[in-house]
Amino acid sequence: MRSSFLADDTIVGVATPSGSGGVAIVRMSGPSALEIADKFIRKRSAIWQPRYMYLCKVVNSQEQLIDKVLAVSMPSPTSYTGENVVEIHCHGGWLLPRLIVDLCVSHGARLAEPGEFTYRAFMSGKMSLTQAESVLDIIEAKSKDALLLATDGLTGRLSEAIRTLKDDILDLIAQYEAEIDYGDEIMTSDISSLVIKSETFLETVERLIDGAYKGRDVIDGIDTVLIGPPNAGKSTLWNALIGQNKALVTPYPGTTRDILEDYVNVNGVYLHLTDTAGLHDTSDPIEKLGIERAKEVLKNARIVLLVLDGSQKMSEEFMTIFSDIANNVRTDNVLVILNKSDISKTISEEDVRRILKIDCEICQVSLLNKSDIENVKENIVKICQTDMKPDIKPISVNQRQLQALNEIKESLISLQNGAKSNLTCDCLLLELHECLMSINCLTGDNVSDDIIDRVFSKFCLGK
Ligand SMILES: Nc1nc2c(ncn2[C@@H]2O[C@H](COP(=O)(O)OP(=O)(O)OP(=O)(O)O)[C@@H](O)[C@H]2O)c(=O)[nH]1
Ligand SMILES: [Mg+2]
Repeated sequence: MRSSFLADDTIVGVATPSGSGGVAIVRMSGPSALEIADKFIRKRSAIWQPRYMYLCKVVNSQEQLIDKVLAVSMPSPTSYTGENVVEIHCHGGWLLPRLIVDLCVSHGARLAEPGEFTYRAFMSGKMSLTQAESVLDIIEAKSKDALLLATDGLTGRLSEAIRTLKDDILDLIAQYEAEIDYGDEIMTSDISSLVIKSETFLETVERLIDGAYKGRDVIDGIDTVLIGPPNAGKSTLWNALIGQNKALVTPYPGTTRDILEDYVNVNGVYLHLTDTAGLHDTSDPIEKLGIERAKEVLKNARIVLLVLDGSQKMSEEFMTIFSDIANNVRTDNVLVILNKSDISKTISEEDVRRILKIDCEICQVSLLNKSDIENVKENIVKICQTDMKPDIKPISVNQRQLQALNEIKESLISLQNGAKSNLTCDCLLLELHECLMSINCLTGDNVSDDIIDRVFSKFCLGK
């Protein structure tokens, strides 16, 4: 962590969303936060007792009352940013918080850049880069589970695990450097212990990566796509799962052409659910485009819901199309919904397995029937849970952190291979330094300003 950072200016921003609301918070951080606040805040006591809420008046340069507010100070270093912080809790709305920000600026503060408060917290060592990123995840969380995960990230579970790994690598570097300095040969016992240690490090990082992928599922939803021939009931199911009649449903084949996406919590599993155009041979150029898109989406799908009309024989046309796309589908992640059982059960589950040559879960339903939809939901959850490695705990990571974790894994594999092939002490030291660099990339220690700028550019104003 960085601890030598000291900004010489004071920043101000509205920490709450703009628009009408009961209360808004104007936040100032920097060496002059208290002096600036004293210029326009009138309160009974002359002092600012730390973390004490004062009822006070905000006045303009003519001493006219602007608002009655609550104000609190948090002196350095025990504040969010690590600097002197003053928060002014004023009435909400569009205008008032901005007037107070203007007052701060007129008395010497500068408008904060997006994410600058958290940037300062990171720079002054109050949080690691991964923790700073968790703040962003908390703000952006779209579901309760995603929020809980992001909060978990803020308490530093990933940072903790990586910091322990870093300490172990640093110990090894110190040991090998000492051996080089004294010109000693590495003992065979040291090498075999390094092989064992690198194996343990690798296991830790692989578990973190598994947890990271599981975490992405919680945050982004599991990519789930509905495919099938036209008119089978895909959009009927999509609407039923998202709980709204958003997709057009008609008796005419070829109704859906665009890709329709939504996020839905199905009995506790968060899905990114995509409805697609019915797959068939067509000369209609617009439908053709829709079908191409459906095939594209299928390539990235984790769960495939194949909706078929079970009340009539499967067309040769669909069988051919399915055999062409079957390579892109993992059969253990397919749930076949054999629909329209209220009309007839012309196709059986065995027929589907035999004709499409797939061995997967099948449920015969009528999507017009509510209890059948519940049955489909239970089957979706079952498939997701088998795909989800139940012993792995999800962790909140973003794409940058996931990439960094994969780089740590690569460097550990290289270290392990080096140890197994009896590399010289110098070479092993190089491998250890490679590991250290990839760990630093994740934690934000010694990362380039480009990466830091990229992380903080995603934040909103006032955070
Ligand atoms: N009888 C009966 N009709 C159904 C059932 N499910 C859907 N339908 C009807 O079948 C027709 C087609 O349904 P959609 O959901 O639009 O089918 P789709 O697969 O999205 O069709 P495309 O968008 O054309 O590919 C509509 O008239 C639905 O009301 C069912 O279980 N039983
Ligand atoms: Mg449709």
